[in-house]
Amino acid sequence: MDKKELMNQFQAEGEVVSVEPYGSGHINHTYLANMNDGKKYILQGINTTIFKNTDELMENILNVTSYLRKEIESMGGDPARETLTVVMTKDGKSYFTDEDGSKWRVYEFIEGAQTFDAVESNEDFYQSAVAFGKFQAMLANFPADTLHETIPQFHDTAKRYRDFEKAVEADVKGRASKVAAEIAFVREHSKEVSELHDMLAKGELPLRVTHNDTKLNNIMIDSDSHKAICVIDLDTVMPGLSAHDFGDAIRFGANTAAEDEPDTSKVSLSLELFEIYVKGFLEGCGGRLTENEVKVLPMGAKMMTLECGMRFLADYLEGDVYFKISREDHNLDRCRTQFALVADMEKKWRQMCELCK
Ligand code: ADP
Ligand code: GN1
Ligand code: MG
Repeated sequence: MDKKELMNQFQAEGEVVSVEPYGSGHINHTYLANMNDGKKYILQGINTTIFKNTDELMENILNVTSYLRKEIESMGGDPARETLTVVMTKDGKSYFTDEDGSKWRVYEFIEGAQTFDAVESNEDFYQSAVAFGKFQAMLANFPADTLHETIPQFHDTAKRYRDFEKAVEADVKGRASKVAAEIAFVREHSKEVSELHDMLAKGELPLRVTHNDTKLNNIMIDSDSHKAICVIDLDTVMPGLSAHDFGDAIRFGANTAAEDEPDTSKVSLSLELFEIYVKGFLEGCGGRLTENEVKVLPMGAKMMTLECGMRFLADYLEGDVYFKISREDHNLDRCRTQFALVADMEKKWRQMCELCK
């Protein structure tokens, strides 16, 4: 269906003038819809190969955003800018199914704010840390049992490792021989992949409601105040570990190179940015993290980076079926940056642990 026609299925104000591809997410198909009165909307084609149950996905998002709306109001904030607002379809549903069976949703566009694909200022990164910490703090009393698991075992790194080994074994594209060094790197780390979940199982770490995809371009930064105003991309809000939210943000934001930089000599962990993020995240969490949770923050960073690298590599072996790519070997480049970052974290491990004390 024509994108303008799609927009007409929703309770959006005004007439659609144009709809254009937008953003740099790897999962959904995001468009910006411009209306005749200057208003904008985000139109998103939901990736239903990945999010198999759209009803459950949208139910989570409606529940989480309406909970956050109340929290934000009670703190004197502006929920229209500080959380996502789902625009319903004309027949009152949270998403629209077109004639091909594709599922679409619309969000109010958050004006006067932007997302970044790389850290441009230390202050912005600090603000994003405070906001992701605060996000977790705001959801501390959210009834976790009402949340659907939109992607089962999303950050169960040991399960990701087993999936990775299956992809190597199957080698459907005959690419495994080309990446022997990367496969070996993963295997060298196989003992570490269950550490955090083992601590969870033993009750040494609490299960919290977390975002699970805390990369910098999933947070909107106000263009005037430079405050991180709104956490977006709520598809994976699920029970999880605080160290994973911290770690995924470090993986993406404290890397001195882009996630898909082909030259891995540019990759390193910026200890300066790491320290800034620790401060901001702890401040945002408002003293809620336990001693153990703080202690495992470096491990969270390392495991999120290793896990993401394994996922990129598995996807490369499987023929690039999960993450959107825009060039040949894109997932391989992404995997290599992640492993280079893990290796650099290992060199800087003592300092990372020191900075979390
Ligand atoms: P993906 O799951 O593919 O990463 P996102 O939900 O993160 O998709 O959206 C992709 C990009 O679209 C974001 O990084 C952001 O730049 C932009 N975006 C998403 N929602 C909004 C919104 N409500 N207002 C303004 N920009 C948005
Ligand atoms: C995906 O949706 P996006 O682009 O924000 C992925 C994350 C990865 C990330 C790597 C649902 O995030 O888990 O860490 O790419 N999201 C999903 O950049 O798999
Ligand atoms: Mg995103």
